[in-house]
Amino acid sequence: MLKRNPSIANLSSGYLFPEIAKRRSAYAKAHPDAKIISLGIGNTTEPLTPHIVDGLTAAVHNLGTPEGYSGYGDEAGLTALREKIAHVLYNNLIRSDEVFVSDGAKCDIGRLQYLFGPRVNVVVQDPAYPVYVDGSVMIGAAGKSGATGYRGITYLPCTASNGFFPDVSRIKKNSLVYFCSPNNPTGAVATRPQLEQLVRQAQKTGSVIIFDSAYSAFIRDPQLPKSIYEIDGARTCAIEVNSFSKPIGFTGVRLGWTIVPSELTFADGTPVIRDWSRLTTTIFNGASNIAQYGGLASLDETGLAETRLLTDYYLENASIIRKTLLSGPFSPAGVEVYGGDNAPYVWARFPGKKSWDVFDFFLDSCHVVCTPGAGFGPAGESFIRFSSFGHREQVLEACNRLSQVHLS
Ligand code: PGU
Repeated sequence: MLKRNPSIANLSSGYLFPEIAKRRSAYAKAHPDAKIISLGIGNTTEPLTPHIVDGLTAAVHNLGTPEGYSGYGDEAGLTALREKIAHVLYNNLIRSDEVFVSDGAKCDIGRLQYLFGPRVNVVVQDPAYPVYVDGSVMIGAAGKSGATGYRGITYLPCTASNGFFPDVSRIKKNSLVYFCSPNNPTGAVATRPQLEQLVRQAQKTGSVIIFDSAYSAFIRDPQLPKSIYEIDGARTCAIEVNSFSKPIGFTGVRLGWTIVPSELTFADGTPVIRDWSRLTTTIFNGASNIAQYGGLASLDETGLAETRLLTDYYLENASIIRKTLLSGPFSPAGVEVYGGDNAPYVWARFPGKKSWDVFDFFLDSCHVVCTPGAGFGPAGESFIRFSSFGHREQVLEACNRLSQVHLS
């Protein structure tokens, strides 16, 4: 028999979101009358908007004609979409041939981990989107989990006391640094001076940043950077991943992109873009052409206006959740509330409580599912993440229930 892959065996438990779904269904089975509302996984709920539907539909019809049919396309995506991303979303700070269209940010993060391989020092914000750590363990870049997280990973705590921006001076030589802004789960958005610090440290240490900007469309404050390439020097030290999932509800349609600047090189001088192209053309056959036409529609004037309305809707949900939590008190020690203004997540701390206990409490007392902060890393303990992706009436109902309970 084949031996189990030891790197996968090193993972300590199931992936966070299926784990939550498991607990939710066990609860639903035991309490069939409970009307459970999920503010847990960041999964979009509102329908696709009309102009984007038109873009998708036209693509489908076109594929049904002899002139319009196409099979495999360029693995890096439609030229028109790559150009539109470079122009509309990056104001030409990057070139269209540096844009690699994908089937989503999560899939690209996995492929990037493959690109850098097992012999790399991984640095993450703590808490962080679990794919950075779990994927690093799976590729062999990190070992078994100990009391303070996985061995081989440098965790940079992001807490209220540092404004959820870590001490970047702890990034050592030749590291692969995952950085997410707007942040999942804290909802914090790094300012320009903060990102300048990050880029300077990466340059000083010869490190590479994987900048995950999957929630950039939720930034409303014009002072806050939406891309790492707004920072001078980032082209020599950063890759950026992004997604159509949250801005236009493509969580199920699947479409994203990764930017690899041509100046970024490995120690031996090989351009990273060359290896990325080699890797993706070998193990990825391109994003769905239909999805790409939907993405294209989202980047013209009408599409951008629809995107704004959709993201405004979720931000309004976030504001409702924030207000509810702030008007607590839910627990004797009170609740601290962060995020939710330029990001679709509200990050709430319940001092003296364990995240999973608070998760169980809300599930049991309000039938509301949230995400336990400890699932995002050691510094997430005592926190709960509330997702603003939900129908308004469900969010209002969940908030109504939340406002009536008290943790003892
Ligand atoms: N990057 C970040 C920071 C995310 O939070 C998510 C989704 C993704 C990437 C995934 O983007 P795709 O383009 O759709 O692949 N995070 C959600 C969903 C959970 C998951 O496992 O992806 C969340 O609830 O955190």
